[in-house]
Amino acid sequence: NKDIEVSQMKERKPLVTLKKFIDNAPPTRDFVGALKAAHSRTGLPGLIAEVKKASPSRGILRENFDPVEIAQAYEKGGAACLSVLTDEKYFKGSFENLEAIRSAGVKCPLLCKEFVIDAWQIYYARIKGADAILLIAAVLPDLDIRYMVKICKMLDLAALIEVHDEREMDRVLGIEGIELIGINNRNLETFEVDISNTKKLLEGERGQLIRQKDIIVVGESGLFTPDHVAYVQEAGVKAVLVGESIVKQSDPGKGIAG
Ligand code: IGP
Repeated sequence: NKDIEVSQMKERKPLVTLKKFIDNAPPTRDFVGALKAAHSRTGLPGLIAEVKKASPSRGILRENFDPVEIAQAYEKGGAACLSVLTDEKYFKGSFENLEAIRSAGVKCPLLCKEFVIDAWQIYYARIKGADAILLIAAVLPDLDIRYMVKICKMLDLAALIEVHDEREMDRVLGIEGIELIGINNRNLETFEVDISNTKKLLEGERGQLIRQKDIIVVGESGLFTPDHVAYVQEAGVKAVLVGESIVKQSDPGKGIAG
């Protein structure tokens, strides 16, 4: 990775240079496959456990935050995949955390949690060890989502497309080649959490279309108890993304079982 340091990346080497670098990098792990396998093995939604130090709504979630230690505890506790916050400004994350977890020998596929607005960030995430990347429908026009989904396929990354209302869900359902949709129960403007949002967006024709297209839906945010997980599973999700409730536990691995 020495060839492509952050400073150079910020100078924006041509994407074709990054692509050559990626062609020689280790292959990605199968993020979607890991979620499907966990779901069929346990009959419960596959767990994406989130390595998150802080959030704008809750402040610092964990003192003495050690990303590698948390990632290893999650893996031991039975998480199917991990989500690593790389956004520095709002979540106090970093690409170094992602890279450190990847090089520490963690085997779970890793989702890079970044506010992607530019294709360059996707290449960068891949170089830093991501197996999947988040694309937020609220900040990306359809054309960008289409383009970025193609880039992800080329780079062998899974794309988790996040929606938080019906309008965004309908936009995303109109895009070809989508495998994973995340329904965020947190409104990113007001920070209010309502897990019935997952249910609302999966009702009726939308749910039917999702089943037809064989899309895996991830229930995101505000899941704290087994009842919450059962509720979103009932609504139709095959995976869940959980951060706060487990990252706060003294043993984040045991937090998963509880
Ligand atoms: C996890 P929670 O409530 O379990 O900590 O939520 C995850 O869903 C949340 O961190 C998240 C997020 C995002 C963070 C969902 N979408 C987009 C940053 C950007």
